Amino acid sequence: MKTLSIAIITLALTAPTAAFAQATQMDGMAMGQSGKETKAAVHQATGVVKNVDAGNGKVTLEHGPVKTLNWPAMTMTFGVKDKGLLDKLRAGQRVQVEFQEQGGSYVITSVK
Ligand SMILES: [Cu+2]
Repeated sequence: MKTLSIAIITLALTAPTAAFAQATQMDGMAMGQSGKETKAAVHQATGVVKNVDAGNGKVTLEHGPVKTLNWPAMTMTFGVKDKGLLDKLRAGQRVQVEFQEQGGSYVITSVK
């Protein structure tokens, strides 16, 4: 129980930093593409599926570092762009995913 609490606190402290890093990067990108619709960057991660919440379209992933976002390895929850992707995800499975920032959260766009 104590270990779980520490894990949750660590995640809570890490998340805002990750969100800030993302916002900074997105701003830089928008400046370079004035006049055109900004397309969200695609990021890649490998990890292990911890939980699949099919009802809410959410997947919890214990993923490795994501260089494009300056993320350390962590466990976090992603949405899915297409609910059909949930069929490819099972708890305990090792996966490689692509994801994008969408409306302030992160959404898996493909699963390998
Ligand atoms: Cu993460």
